Amino acid sequence: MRILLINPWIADVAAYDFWLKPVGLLILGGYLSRSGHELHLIDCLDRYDPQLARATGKLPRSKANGTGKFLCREIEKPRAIKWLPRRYKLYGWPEELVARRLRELKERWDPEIVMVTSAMTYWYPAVWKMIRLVKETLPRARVLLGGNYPVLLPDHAALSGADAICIRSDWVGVRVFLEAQGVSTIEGPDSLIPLYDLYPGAMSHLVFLTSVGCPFHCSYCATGLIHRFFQHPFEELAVAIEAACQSHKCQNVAFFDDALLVDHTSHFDLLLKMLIQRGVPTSGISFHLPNGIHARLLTKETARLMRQANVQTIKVGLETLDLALQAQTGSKVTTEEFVRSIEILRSVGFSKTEVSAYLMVNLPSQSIEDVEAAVRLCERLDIGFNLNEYTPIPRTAQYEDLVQSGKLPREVDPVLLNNTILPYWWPHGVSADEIAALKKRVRVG
Ligand code: B12
Ligand code: SF4
Repeated sequence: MRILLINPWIADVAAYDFWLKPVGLLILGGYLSRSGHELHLIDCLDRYDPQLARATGKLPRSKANGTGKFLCREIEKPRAIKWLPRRYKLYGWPEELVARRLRELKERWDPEIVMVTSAMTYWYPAVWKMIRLVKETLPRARVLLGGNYPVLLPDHAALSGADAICIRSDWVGVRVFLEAQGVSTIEGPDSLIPLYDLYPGAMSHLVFLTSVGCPFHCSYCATGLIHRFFQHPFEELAVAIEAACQSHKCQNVAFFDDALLVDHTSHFDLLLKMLIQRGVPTSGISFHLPNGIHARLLTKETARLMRQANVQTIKVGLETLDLALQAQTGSKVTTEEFVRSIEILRSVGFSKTEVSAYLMVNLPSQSIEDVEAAVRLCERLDIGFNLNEYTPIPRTAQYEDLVQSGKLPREVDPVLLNNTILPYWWPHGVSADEIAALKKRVRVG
């Protein structure tokens, strides 16, 4: 079959290309290709597409670590946030370029199926917009929607205009869905190797997953609902990473795993050793871990290997110093474990610019003082920190608690749950002004 894969734009008040790639869609692409289908990709967030450069007349620019700014333009706010005192934007390719690409594909290839992916539930306005555009331009093609949005919000995603939605992310679920849609699939082992051949040329960065899922069960997180824990054989990953870097002249690789360090002596450590043996880091390639790693699982040996493998970005999950909150949300880390992990990283030579902590702001019942104390701890340890505003994620235990206790309406437009937008209206947490003041305070002081 002729299948077009689409990674839509992002609709948000802010977005930056921190090593983003639609890795789930590309893994799906690998699987469809092995099943004998013909594929094309439109990735509206690919800053390096040659047609984008021609359309804008600008060459793509990235920082040395591969991150960079998306193009964007202001769009009308959805009705639920008309009052929001922030500009709402569409990030990624200009709409005219996407429309042109769709028309060209219709003329020379005529896709039978269009598969649209989705990441954050609250980016749904961009997904809906993309589906409308596809339906207008390719009226004969069947449009399928998958990814986190239909998995976490199936009833809402059913209104997206897609012909069918895939409400599971695991391979069995995806295969059953595809077969039901008339897309033939082959049996085979789970694979997490993304099909980077779908990109035409040079790329600023590549993303790989060495695993999906997470054996922990934090109350605010949906990962356990999305994927069962699975690790891809490290030998194949090392070969695939090296090959994709060579064919796309790429110097930066990010790992998106939620649980990178689980069973690391038989997985991640061996992957790093193999990459080192194959000379991948010495050829100038750097690695980045933008998703938080588990402090409890970090050993000196893993840290040494990370250093040798040229890992340049390490985020360690701390979230909160509040002992009660640490316990209530899942006990994935204690303050002592966090401090120990930072000491290990510093002792093998990682610098302040390479190591930072993820801190939550606005967790239910979290105080501003807790965040400030966590910031002070990072300063004492001489590392950076990222403040992540809390977002209630549909289907998680904490979301259900908030709905049950009347703190969150059951019917709420998903855009209102965007972590940046929530503090503007939610009376049960800190306000947007308090967060702005906190950010100002901790930056200056
Ligand atoms: C990597 C990651 C990040 C990265 C990059 C995010 C990005 N924008 O791409 C970073 C670290 C930057 C990040 C940040 C955040 N993230 Co995040 N992140 C993830 C993570 C761990 C992995 C996503 C992924 O690659 N999945 C793996 C692939 C294999 O799965 P998949 O895409 O679903 O694809 C599979 C199937 O769905 C299927 N499929 C995919 N598309 C299609 C299409 C069709 C048609 C079909 C049939 C099938 C299909 O194929 C694949 C086969 O397995 C997820 C958790 C998770 N496990 O999904 C959270 C997750 C998406 N993030 C989440 C959150 C909350 C955040 C933050 C808001 C955290 C915070 N408070 O600051 C920020 C916001 C960032 C932002 N504005 O972009 C939430 C989502 C919340 C929501 N409401 O949607 C998740 C689910 C984690 C959680 N905490 O529960 N994140
Ligand atoms: S450890 Fe991280 S990925 Fe795992 S359940 Fe907790 S927050 Fe989610």
